[in-house]
Amino acid sequence: MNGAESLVHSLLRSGVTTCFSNPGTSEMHFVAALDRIPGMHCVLGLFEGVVTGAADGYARMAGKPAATLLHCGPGLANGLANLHNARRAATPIVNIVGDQATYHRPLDPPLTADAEGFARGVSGWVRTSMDVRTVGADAAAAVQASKIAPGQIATLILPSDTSWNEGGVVADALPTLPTPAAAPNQIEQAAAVLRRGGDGVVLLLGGVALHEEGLALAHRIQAATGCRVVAEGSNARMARGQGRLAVERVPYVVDQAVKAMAGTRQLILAGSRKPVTFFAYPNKPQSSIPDDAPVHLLARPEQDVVEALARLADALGCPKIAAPDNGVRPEAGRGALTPESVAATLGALMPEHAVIADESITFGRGFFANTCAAAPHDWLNVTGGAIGGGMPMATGAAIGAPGRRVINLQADGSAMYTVQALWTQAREKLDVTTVLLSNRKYQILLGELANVGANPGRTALDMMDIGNPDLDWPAMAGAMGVEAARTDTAEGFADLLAHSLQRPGPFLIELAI
Ligand SMILES: Cc1ncc(C[n+]2csc(CCOP(=O)(O)OP(=O)(O)O)c2C)c(N)n1
Repeated sequence: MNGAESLVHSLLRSGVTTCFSNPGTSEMHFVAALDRIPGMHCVLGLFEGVVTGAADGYARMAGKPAATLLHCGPGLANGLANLHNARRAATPIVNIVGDQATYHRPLDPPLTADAEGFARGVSGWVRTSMDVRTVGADAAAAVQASKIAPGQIATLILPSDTSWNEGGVVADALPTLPTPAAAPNQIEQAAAVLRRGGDGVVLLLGGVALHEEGLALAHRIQAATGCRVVAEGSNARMARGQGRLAVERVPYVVDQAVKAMAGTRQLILAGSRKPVTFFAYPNKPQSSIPDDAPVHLLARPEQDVVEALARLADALGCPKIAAPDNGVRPEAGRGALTPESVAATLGALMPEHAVIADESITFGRGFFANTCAAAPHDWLNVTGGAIGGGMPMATGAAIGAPGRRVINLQADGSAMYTVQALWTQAREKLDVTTVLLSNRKYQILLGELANVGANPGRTALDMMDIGNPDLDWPAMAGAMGVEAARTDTAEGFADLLAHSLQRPGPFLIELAI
């Protein structure tokens, strides 16, 4: 058995069954091994940002890591922005990078780069396999490392000779390391704050606290104590829709965030961090939380936050209660395409257990209100602020959650970073509906210009205009095998969305907003 074969066998034994890949010469033995070993679903992405973003979306839905397969330092570098987003989402990924043969590297061939250095900024664990006999064990260790709570990127670099040499040894799965529990005083302190109650107690949820079980516990705590429950601004995965506690997020826009959080008198962190603004702005605060509000720590992101919420609910004696009633589903929107009408149509039509991959940037800021009474669904945000995450995330989520329709709410400027994801959606016949929000601008940056107090002229404004030439979305999608249509009315959107949901495979709806 060669090293590459021991790698694939060991990944499979550790439960890694999907590999998003964009290989090169140094990964040829891995690719060849896949021919001989059944059980690994290998998915080609035509740019490494698609590969890494898809691995992120996959793990968020599948609840277990995928592997990537990237080519040398430069291939890894192309995938770094979405690895950054995945790191911010605490997504487990086994990030495999093929590299120069150990004895060829000293000659400094053209693709030689500091792959370990590139990897380190996004990875919680980095190892280079230097001997064919340890490749299997290194793979098992990488899977184990990736799953250390709350989840992290484990990068395994494989010089090509360790792949092709004979002498590979298959490794068994290593045990999943236990997630540390919150200390008793963390629970007691949060319980004391909630018992004292009063206005302005905020329970801020992050990470898995926003999955179904955590939200149900937060609902009980809220009902019993009257606290306010809020989610972090960007979240890896949030259970939403009918029967799930409707939770607002800390807004992106600083002034709105400050206004939304102004009433906070006590902040309790549950798998979350104290909010900070995305950027500093002249004469604006760096956090939306009032400076004098004490911060209490129910559970750190790396602690078992759902178990901590359960202990907190017990400590407070919160009774079991019926699931929340978020009211009636909205009617599909009518007339002009506005954030409200688009959200109403989504709320009306999204199927049960849809997965929303949200990179809607400015147009989507109001989407939450009209979708909380929709059918139960999961909502995924791009978490690290690096645009170009949405389409790959939707692609991976569709593979990680087979049988569930993915709806990708996708701003046009961000879409252009990783648009090749459409091709993977077509090739893999994925049930992804892309709602392409075509404003032909970097709208958010127009707001940021005002925020930093700049006075833009023609040249500055041109840097935020992505029309001229206009992007032809139906043609672009069609060129990659994805059927598409354009509309400029809410009625047209409802028709196209209903159409896309009834047919298998991907579909792109361009909304001229
Ligand atoms: C990797 C990366 N490059 C650049 C940026 C800066 N940036 C933030 S938003 C944005 C434009 C977003 O435009 P679009 O996706 O069309 O959304 P809109 O603002 O129009 O709603 C840019 C370039 C970023 N956040 N991440």
